[in-house]
Amino acid sequence: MSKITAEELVESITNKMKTERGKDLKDASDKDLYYVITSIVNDELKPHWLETEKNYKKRNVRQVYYLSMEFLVGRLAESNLLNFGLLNTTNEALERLGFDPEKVYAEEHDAGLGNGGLGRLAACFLDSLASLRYPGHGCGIRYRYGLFEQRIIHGNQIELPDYWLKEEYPWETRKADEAIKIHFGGQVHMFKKNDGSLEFKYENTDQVMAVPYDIPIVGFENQVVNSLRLWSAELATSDEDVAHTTQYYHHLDHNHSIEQISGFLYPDDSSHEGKELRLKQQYFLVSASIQNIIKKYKETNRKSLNHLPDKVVIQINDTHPSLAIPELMRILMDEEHYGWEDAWKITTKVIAYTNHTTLSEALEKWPTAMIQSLLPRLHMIIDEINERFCKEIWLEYPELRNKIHELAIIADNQVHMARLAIVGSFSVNGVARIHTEILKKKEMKDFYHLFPNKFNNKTNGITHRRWLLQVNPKLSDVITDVIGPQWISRPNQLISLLRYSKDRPFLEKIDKVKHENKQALAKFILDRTGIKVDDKSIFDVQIKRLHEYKRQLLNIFHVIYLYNELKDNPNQDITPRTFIFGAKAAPSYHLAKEVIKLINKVASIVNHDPDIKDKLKVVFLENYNVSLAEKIIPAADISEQISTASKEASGTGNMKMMMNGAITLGTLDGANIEIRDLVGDNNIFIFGLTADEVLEYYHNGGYVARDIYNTDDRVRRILDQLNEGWFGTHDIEFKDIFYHILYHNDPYFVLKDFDPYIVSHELVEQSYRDKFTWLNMSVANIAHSGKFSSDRTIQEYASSIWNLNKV
Ligand code: 26Q
Repeated sequence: MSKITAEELVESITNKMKTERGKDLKDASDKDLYYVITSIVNDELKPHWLETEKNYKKRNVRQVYYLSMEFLVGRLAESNLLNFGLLNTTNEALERLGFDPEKVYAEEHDAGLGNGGLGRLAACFLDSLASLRYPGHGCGIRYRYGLFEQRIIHGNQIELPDYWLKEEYPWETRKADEAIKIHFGGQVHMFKKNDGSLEFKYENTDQVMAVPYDIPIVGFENQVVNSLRLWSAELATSDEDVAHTTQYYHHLDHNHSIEQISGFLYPDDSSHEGKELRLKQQYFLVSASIQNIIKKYKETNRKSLNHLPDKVVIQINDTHPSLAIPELMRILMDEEHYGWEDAWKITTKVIAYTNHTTLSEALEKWPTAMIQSLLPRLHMIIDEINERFCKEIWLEYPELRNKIHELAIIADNQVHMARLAIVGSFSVNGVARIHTEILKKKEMKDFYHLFPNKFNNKTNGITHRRWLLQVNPKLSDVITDVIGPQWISRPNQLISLLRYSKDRPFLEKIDKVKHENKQALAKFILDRTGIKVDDKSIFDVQIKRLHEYKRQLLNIFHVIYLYNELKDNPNQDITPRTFIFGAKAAPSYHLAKEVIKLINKVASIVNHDPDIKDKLKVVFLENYNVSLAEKIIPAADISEQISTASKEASGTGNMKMMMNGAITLGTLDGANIEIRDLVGDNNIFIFGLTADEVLEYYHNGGYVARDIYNTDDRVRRILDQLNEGWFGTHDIEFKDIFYHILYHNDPYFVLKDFDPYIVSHELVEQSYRDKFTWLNMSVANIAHSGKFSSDRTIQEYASSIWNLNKV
């Protein structure tokens, strides 16, 4: 990397400010500085980007394509500077010019092209692929609107459109000459050729152009720049259409509906109603990406596609891109003239599938009729895959004959995408050990019986470069001071910190950093919300999408319990607590929105009650996104990971907070289990039902929520407060939650886990009182967090699924 000095940077900033922004520095705004900095980074990275691509081509290397409907990349200026080794110099240059670097980078609008964990995982994986020098690229959609922006008004969530492309997005490059045509609808005609083989022709299809926009993915100090290719839907114009004036307005009208395909990101609404536009998006992503992959393959391999599986592997991020299976079959058969068996062999060697959920109600299904009208040829192919699969079970697995209905890809006029993905891929992986075990033993047991070798685990990870080095520079420096900088390229070396876990001066430094981070967050909270929080209080954090299974409700019940206790006994001596929430609810998820309203209501009561004497504060930070996570995580003391056991596939926020020295308070679910295995029972607070117990209750009954309501005074008091309108201005405000718990028998076991949760919190408070015990726990967590670097995860994908070599 060319090492630029701060002086040189000051000079090029000054020049570019004139040539590109037409301004003198003295008149420049933060935004001007932002654009000039991104322009400098772009100048640096473009040659490496070109070189990387040429190199892959020249060596004809095997490549992985990560297909995902979501890439939650957040901001890129700081991470690109960091990976280029320019961050410190740039900060210095900006400061010399009298600018606050943080403010300059904050001018970037988050690329919010994802809902949550699944989308952020995709972004972390791209960072690790490039940083480990693997040839791997992302394929996604360039939504014009990302996930909605959340406002809280009178405690209610209000959704606003996220028009993130309002101002120029400096990281993307449009490649109009690489656009690809996609066909929807129309009719399929079948012809028998002389040799007896079949030929398929499509007529009257609607055509859409997929135009790629590439975003560079910069490896950490290694000259590698991979690509994230995002497809944008545009009208496919032919000259004759446009020349015809009568067609002109028809065109514009049509144009509008076509551009909708990449119009907005669908929120994960946990019911996933079969919306046709969402299906269009999925096919749009899949068809553009696969055609593009084949085109690139042919540029270097020319011959047939027989060797496609040697050069290409496609990882599909959940079932959302699972149409990749029939689409690849279609291209191989209809365009490349392969017979079924050969096409199937190729397809099932190329596609690998990652599952992210065990909630069976969340598995994706599409009405057959919708697929048939929108994608007639794919429907035929899916039908044939299903026929052959069912026949195979019938003939070769007589023990499963009475289960064909539960295994069939098409059943009850619905296409079951997870079943399609399992049958059509060579690898099926879960995202944490317990999750994969539940897939194998419960949720997908019969498929595991059929294909035992396909199933494997890849425990999720997070990029430690963004989630430690970048967001918590102070902690990073303290770490480097004692164990040297090797951990940055080998995060497992964080384990050496254990040698210092009794070293008082070191622990004092850790304490000081955490306190400074908490001061910074306290200031941010004050600026944003007007709430004054005590930076010496315990910062107890739950930040994630709002879902019943994640149980933000349990958390707020605990807060209400503490409040009630303090009201009864205002002089009680407790360690002050600040409860911090961040969560978006899907716009149509009524109960989730009620919980948001409840949290905000409790906040307004608790924060203003003089009896509480500032011992409790509740803060709901609106519009939780990647950038907000980056502010909160370094300041967390307690990481709330309290999902109903068996429900959270993995979680990744748990890893991010652990890496920043927070201590997990959680259930034995998802990756929490692996965190506990590493840090040991003394360095984590575990409570509540286990996954086996939860599943046992589901199958055999035996849990009656009302019994707990009747016997536990604390619980009854809280529920009655909800029911009798203690929290609202009028008495019906939280009846829905009350009824849901008591009349639907508390499906997520909030009441069942209430008491153990309270006990765990009491333990938290006791432990926090002894500063050095706490710091010791904190250091144990940081030290063991190296395992959760996505570098480890990607290493595992590369060696045991992708068979990929570093370049
Ligand atoms: C599907 C159909 C229609 C509209 C939206 C969707 C949709 C969109 C996003 C369904 C699901 C999602 C996102 C799921 C998700 O984020 N899952 C999380 O994945 C993480 C990474 O593996 C895990 O850590 C979390 O446990 C899991 O909940």
